[in-house]
Amino acid sequence: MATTSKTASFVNVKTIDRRQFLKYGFGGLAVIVVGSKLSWLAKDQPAFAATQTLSFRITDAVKGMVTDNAVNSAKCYFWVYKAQTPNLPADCPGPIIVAAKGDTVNITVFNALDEPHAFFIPGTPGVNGGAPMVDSGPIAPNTTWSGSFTANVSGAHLYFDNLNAPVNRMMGLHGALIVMPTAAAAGHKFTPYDSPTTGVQKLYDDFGSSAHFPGLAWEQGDPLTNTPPFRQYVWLDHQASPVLFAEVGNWPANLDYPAQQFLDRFLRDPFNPDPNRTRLPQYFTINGQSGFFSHFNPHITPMVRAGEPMCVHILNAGLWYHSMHLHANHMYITCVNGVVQENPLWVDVWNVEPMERVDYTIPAMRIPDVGTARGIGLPDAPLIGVNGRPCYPPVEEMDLHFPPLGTKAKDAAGNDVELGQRMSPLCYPMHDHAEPTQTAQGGNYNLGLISGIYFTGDRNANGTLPGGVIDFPVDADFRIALIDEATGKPIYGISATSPPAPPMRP
Ligand SMILES: [Cu+2]
Repeated sequence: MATTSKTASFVNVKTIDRRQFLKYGFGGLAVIVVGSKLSWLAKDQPAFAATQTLSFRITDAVKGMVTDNAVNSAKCYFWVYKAQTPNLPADCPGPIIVAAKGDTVNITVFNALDEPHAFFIPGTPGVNGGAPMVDSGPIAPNTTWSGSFTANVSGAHLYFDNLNAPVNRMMGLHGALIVMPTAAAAGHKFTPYDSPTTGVQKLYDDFGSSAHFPGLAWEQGDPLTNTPPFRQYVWLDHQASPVLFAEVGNWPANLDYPAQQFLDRFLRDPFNPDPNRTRLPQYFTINGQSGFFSHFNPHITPMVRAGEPMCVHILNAGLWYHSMHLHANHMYITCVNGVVQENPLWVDVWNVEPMERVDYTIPAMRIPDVGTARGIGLPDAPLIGVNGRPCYPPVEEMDLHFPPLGTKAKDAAGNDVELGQRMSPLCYPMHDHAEPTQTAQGGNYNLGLISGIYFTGDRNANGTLPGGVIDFPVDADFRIALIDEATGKPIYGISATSPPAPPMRP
């Protein structure tokens, strides 16, 4: 509950400038890499030394949501974990903390709001008797809690405020902790886990080694194609209700908003089509982004070549279930709530319940209906062609512009502007089968919880790059999402030498 004086301290976090978020890796969120064991990952992140103490401030912020623009004010009030050291923009969710297994994370949390708040990471059954990884207990207003915890379980965790559950967490006080294993079992490849089951170990051992999964192992990068090792993404899901969150923010100081009332209003408020009155959630987000901003963010939507397997950590910090469904590849469910799966099911849709943590291991196999001499689906046979043209990559698709290339218009200064827009590469969608979550603001369709997967090339198509890699033609429209403007270097996935767009066919 914010007092009037707090209102003056609101930070307006706009999401409109997606490039601001592209600066931060690993999910479109600010990332803090703790410790020195992960220097290879830390090199592109805000400077943070292993000896430094992570410092968070619990405060509030108003954020422009996906539909917020000059003619439609669509803002939402949040409570946030704002990183002070290192200094990162306020946002919901909080920054992703990345640590290596065994690292000690020193942290202080200052509570700038009016009621007690907390910093909490649940334990894992079978580890330390299931005791929480860290539990600050109540941090009184205007006081600081200092503590430390050991990142003792590899994989994905949620940190959150567990007081007055679920109100404080739902108001925005949550984020992700990723713990990286530091060693693989003798004679085996890395998995994201400390004690992988036989099935999950076999899956990761097969990546890059078996005829079924040619390409790279998970732990294997390729500097020649700017491909990072240990490819992983965080999809931290949440739902936001501007009307209810404002109600909580305006609740009398020093009184907790009743948790049951929050649940009733968030989940079961009587239908009201007016977005200024309904207390039902209006925004469904991945890493705080939705619609265009989650779909075209290369840190949320994987951009990989066939043969570059990855792990997607899905964390549901909200109160709605999500049913995440990916096109182009089926995924293996390798871990649920910290339990590595005995038999990693190969599925194309999987429910993620509130507070669940589910890992999708996506093999990044070639799109299954690409024809080879042996049939379809697997790259261990030569590609077939039609009329002497190879069927893959889909050069004719890559060649298509609308309106046709050469269609011009004059800009305000009288200069010609090219209007032809390349139609490919297409993004294979990831959408939530819980239908209402595809909307924003009560019905703006396809502005909800969506991402996808881009294939930017193929490691097994007898291409011209070292190792037989073929990169698809990537023109300016697409590169804009992948190139760091400041340095001119690719920030993810594509090689600096990926070929330019092919010439138009007559
Ligand atoms: Cu679908």
